[in-house]
Amino acid sequence: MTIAHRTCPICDAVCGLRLQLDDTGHVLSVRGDPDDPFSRGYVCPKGASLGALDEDPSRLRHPLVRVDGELRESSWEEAFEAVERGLGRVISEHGRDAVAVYFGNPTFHTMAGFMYRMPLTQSLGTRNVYSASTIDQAPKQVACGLMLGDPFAIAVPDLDRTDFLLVIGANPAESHGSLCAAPDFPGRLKALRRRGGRLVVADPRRTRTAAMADEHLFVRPGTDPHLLLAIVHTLLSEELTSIDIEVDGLDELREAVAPHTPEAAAQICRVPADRITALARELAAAPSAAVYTRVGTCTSEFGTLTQWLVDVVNVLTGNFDRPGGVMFTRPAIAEIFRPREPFTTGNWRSRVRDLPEVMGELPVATLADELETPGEGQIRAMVTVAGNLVLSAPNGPRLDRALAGVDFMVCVDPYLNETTRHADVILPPPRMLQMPHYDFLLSTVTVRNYARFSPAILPLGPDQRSEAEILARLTLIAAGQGAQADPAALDEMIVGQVLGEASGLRAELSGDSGPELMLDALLRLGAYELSLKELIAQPHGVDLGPLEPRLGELVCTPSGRVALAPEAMVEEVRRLRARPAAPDSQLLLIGRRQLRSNNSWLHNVPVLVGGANRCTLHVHPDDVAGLGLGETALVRSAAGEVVVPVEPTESIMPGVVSLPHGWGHAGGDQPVAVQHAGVNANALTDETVIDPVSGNAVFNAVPVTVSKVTA
Ligand SMILES: Nc1nc2c(c(=O)[nH]1)N[C@H]1C(S)=C(S)[C@@H](COP(=O)(O)OP(=O)(O)OC[C@H]3O[C@@H](n4cnc5c(=O)[nH]c(N)nc54)[C@H](O)[C@@H]3O)O[C@H]1N2
Ligand SMILES: Nc1nc2c(c(=O)[nH]1)N[C@H]1C(S)=C(S)[C@@H](COP(=O)(O)OP(=O)(O)OC[C@H]3O[C@@H](n4cnc5c(=O)[nH]c(N)nc54)[C@H](O)[C@@H]3O)O[C@H]1N2
Ligand code: SF4
Ligand SMILES: [Mo]
Repeated sequence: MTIAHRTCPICDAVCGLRLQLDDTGHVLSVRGDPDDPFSRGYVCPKGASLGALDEDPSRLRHPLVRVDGELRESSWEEAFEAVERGLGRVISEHGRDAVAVYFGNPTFHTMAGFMYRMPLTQSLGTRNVYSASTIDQAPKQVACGLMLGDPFAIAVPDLDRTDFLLVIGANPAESHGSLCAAPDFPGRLKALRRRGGRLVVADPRRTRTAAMADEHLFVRPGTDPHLLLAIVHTLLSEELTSIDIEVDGLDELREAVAPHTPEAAAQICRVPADRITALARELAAAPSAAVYTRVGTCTSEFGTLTQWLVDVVNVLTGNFDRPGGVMFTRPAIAEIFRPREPFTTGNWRSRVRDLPEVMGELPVATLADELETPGEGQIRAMVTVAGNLVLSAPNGPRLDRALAGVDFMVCVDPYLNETTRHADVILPPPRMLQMPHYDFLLSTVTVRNYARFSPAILPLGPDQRSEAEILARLTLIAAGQGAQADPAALDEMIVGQVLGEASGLRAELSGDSGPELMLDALLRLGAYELSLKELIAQPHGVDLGPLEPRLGELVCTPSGRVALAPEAMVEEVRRLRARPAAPDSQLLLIGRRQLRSNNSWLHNVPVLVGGANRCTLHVHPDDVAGLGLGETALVRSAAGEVVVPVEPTESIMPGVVSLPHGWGHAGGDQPVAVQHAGVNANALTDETVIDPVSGNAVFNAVPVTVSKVTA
């Protein structure tokens, strides 16, 4: 029996795990690592099931290649050659823009995903670049780009020191947090209250997080910008501000928010006006305070506007870049992703809907248009890495149909699922425990400065390829160098670029793979001048101290000051005012996350499905009665319809219904998931409605009708 330690790669909480394995590599148990200085032994039900997930018999062990219409197991050589032929044909006949690439969420949780995403994108040379960013956090990044000049300068709540936390549209007690890496988020919320701090949650549902709070405010979906504008209005009109950083645009901000009184907001968002005023006063009076928001407001029609307003409140109350407020992590890796040019969007536009490029990508919400619309530049080939578009993207069923029609598709994914079933070639990465792990991206949003590297626990089998090799070979094929080209040469090039003028360091680097060499380079060039060897010697992770103010290093707007009223945001305030609120009679659909789920890909593990983890429609009992609903209901939207079991609950606001996403399993090879299939929430979400500033999809406040199903 062996004991091994590693960081859990499933969600954003970066918990340290302690695994027991037998001689065959079978995982006997998974516990929290008590010696991890950051997670201190915490583990959630998903982390505890990492062994079962990793050993899922449905994970693909060999590449699949389509022959005579059927996916069949093949050798790696055959599979890479099939990719070379398939992509080569499309590129030579239709040009590079005819190939689209999509990077899904786990791309950002693997070392190889981080390392090869840019090289693969560049060697494909296409404008059709898509990722989970535009069905998730793009509004947050655009807001940071507009305010600070850097879309990666994301401030996180200083959870362990704050005196007041306002959570809007996030449920970290269940999701464990996002763009805010904090193991045991629930425990940290309890600690906040134990030390006398205050927790307020604004959410259309009384979530697990809301249940832990001092106060929960039911807010009508999609109306958060009204709530926040009224808070800003109150802070300014009552002169409650204490701005202690350099800002531009205070007068423009004052003018923009002038009409947005708490009384006006209350009618729209359903939070009483006196509560809005009191909230503004409490935020201003607290010794320190942080406002935090996530998916509930990012995936909405005014997503960027809302993200901007949240940080405006943090700035006005003197809590930006200050202990107990929101702060910037100082990661152990060199911040090579910091911008070298001013933040702009729209460097190119999408062909069909003329939507602007954002951070080098086009919106996922227009992928189906680009696939289906004939003409010059139509997408004919798809490359997906770690993504399940059919269940995760707005109007997934339309993508399902569109993907069936592409000339060639290659997927890097361990599962044959709703999306990868359309592939001509599937290249499966090995088990998680066979890969080294370092959270390159999450390490930039931790609530304490912290670093932890996990070497691979199990060796690769002779018939397996590392995810690094798979992505390197794809990159080389896309670059026209062919299936036989040497991945090591590509790795050297990438590491050389990372080192730049410090190329002399190359001889000192160590690591068993390209991503490990790159990590070593980034650590050595990073703020703490660590090395991979030092991290390997400390398998429980290294605490690098509490967050410290560092705004001055990060702001890169033309003026060097924080832009409080970017023109694009002032315009969004105007657009919001011109937009009539949904009438009271309109039922609005929102999502929800479930403790034992993670998007679409954990449902094939028996211990993680069933029980409370079911795909049901939450409906308030008054609406159940008013609509005359029975056990199942028909839910209809502009995009489509589903029939789903009804779960009456007082935890949801009247006039609002909630359906979790990631369900609707069909057509792949995941027998357990299919037994617990559920329905696809994204059959209801509408790809034609987006946040126009970031291009982000809208998953919340979707207008629906709900009716009784007879027979
Ligand atoms: N258990 C579990 N954990 C996960 C995931 C998972 O699927 N399951 N997914 C991971 C991923 S990819 C991410 S990005 C994070 C997301 O992390 P969170 O953002 O914390 O996750 P959600 O549960 O989607 O929280 C959104 C909340 O917003 C509320 N909401 C919906 N519409 C509105 C609205 O208009 N206004 C307001 N104020 N609230 C609204 C919902 O009721 C919900 O409680 O979670 C990660 N962790
Ligand atoms: N209605 C609605 N839709 C949503 C959301 C919502 O709140 N409501 N949330 C959105 C959010 S926040 C996100 S992040 C997206 C997620 O969107 P996606 O990333 O497209 O979807 P996932 O379900 O996370 O799919 C992950 C895929 O990666 C594969 N995978 C798992 N591990 C690995 C690995 O190590 N390597 C590789 N190569 N592949 C791996 C899985 O098999 C699966 O196919 O969904 C979005 N969709
Ligand atoms: S909270 Fe997230 S990182 Fe921690 S054990 Fe659970 S799934 Fe893993
Ligand atoms: Mo996400």
